[in-house]
Amino acid sequence: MITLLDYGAGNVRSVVNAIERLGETVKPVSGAEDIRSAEKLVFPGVGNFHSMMRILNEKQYVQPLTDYLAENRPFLGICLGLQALFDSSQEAPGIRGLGVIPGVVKRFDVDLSVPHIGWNGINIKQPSRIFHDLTGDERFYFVHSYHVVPENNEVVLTTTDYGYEFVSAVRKGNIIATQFHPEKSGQTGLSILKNFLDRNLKASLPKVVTRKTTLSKRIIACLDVRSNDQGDLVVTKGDQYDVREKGDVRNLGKPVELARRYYEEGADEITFLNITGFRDFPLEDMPMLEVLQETSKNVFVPLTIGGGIRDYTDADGRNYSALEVASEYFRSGADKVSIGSDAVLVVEEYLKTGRKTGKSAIEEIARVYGNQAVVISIDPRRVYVNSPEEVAHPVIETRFPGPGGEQYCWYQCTIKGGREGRDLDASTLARVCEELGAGEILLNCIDRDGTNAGFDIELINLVRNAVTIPVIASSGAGCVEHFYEVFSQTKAESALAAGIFHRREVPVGDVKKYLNGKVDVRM
Ligand code: 1PR
Repeated sequence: MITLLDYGAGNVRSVVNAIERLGETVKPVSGAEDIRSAEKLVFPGVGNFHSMMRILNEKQYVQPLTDYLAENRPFLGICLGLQALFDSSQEAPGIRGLGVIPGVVKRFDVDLSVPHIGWNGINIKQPSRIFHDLTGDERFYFVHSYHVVPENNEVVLTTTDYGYEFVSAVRKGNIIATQFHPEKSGQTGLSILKNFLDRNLKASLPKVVTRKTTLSKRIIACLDVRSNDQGDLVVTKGDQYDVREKGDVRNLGKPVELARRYYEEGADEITFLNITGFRDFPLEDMPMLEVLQETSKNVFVPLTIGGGIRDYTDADGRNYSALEVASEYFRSGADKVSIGSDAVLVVEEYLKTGRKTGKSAIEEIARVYGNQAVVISIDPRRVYVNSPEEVAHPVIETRFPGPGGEQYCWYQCTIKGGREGRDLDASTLARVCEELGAGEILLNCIDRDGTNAGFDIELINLVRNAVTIPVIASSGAGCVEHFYEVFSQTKAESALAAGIFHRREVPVGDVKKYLNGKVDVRM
């Protein structure tokens, strides 16, 4: 029996699924007694240090938790569950951590995009049973903006490099805690969890040369999902956002099956976009929640869900906040939520008033679940102009002149799946969303969507240079070479594709095989 400390602000479903996949049963903590009586305690912490400590204090879990840890009983902390062990965090000045391991938690101070999102390696510093059967060369999934700085290096179990060497796992007796997410690190991560659960294993120290670890580029499979005219939830795909073919919604397969196939082919993340979410209320659209619940049973890499993340009023006049909608998705197995249309409206309002309300979907979800859980999906399209003076938006001189020979263009944001153009450009949207607390940009491109013509390199460079958070390049991938092109000609941290995977033109694995040796990818 594994006791799981869920303080209600993160995707613990994946940890439950991973532990149950290993044949163990999970008992969620429902009160302080469950902590006291736990045989093995797993604490997956996602989100924000302040809200985590506030909830632990409100639930009066702090004392039983520190008692449990003081008795040196088996404990596995994950991500924020590692950071909680320390005295304090720069993420929440004045808020005390559990203070079980002396030291503090600091924000990355690097000339790289933060959060640190993706697959990175580890350098193992001391033997542990969790490394049983590992080579030491494996990569694990990280998604964090802060890292622990122990006062005493004796607790350092592994380190990782991201701009500089940081501590990525600690061990103090039977207390083990990792910054990376074993439940999101594929089969390698399941091995770490299995080894933690098996107390009969001897400590091992894989023989691997200490080296500077690197963050790999991520290949993300994207599933645009909607109901077809028969009411079935299908994976569809637009051609420049038009998903209909001979009048019917293009049906390219079942969401749960395709997600599992892409995971098994080596996708580093899976993104579901509920493309009619802007008009259907997703919490009534239960199939999307079921898709997430089903998918997270067999897919152990990060899941992002977008579509319809905004405030709602249902038919009975009941209001639902974007945070409530997002919380349902997190509880169903999502690690990140993607906000599209609502982000445009929020930024337009902010630019008009110059004031942050603190109540926008971006700010509310980032406050509870952390910046790294908030992705902004941008749906821009090119608007050609003859000279930069024609518009008050950032304009680029393009290598691809417009239909009238125009040499310049700007990228107009759209909402409602490209149906409505707005007086806002993509780089301003991205920059302001970062300021409001977003942790990542999903940069689509209507002109390239579904065309197999390759990514819009000019758009990606424009937006990537406007923000310090990671950017996912999306739209237009038609062959393996296009992935090399986007990674060699832009600083995008990941590349997303849909059509070539759904139409079985290019398997995910072939993209990685082609990139291996040219670009740092997780094989
Ligand atoms: O506005 O918050 O409700 O979110 C709606 C979400 O659904 C947004 O992320 C928006 O991009 C997406 N969406 C809305 N309508 C469509 C459509 O196609 N009619 N999908 C749509 C846009 C973008 C990617 C696509 C890539 C790669 N699709 O998901 O898969 O462009 O395509 P490719 O590799 O086939 O070229 P909200």
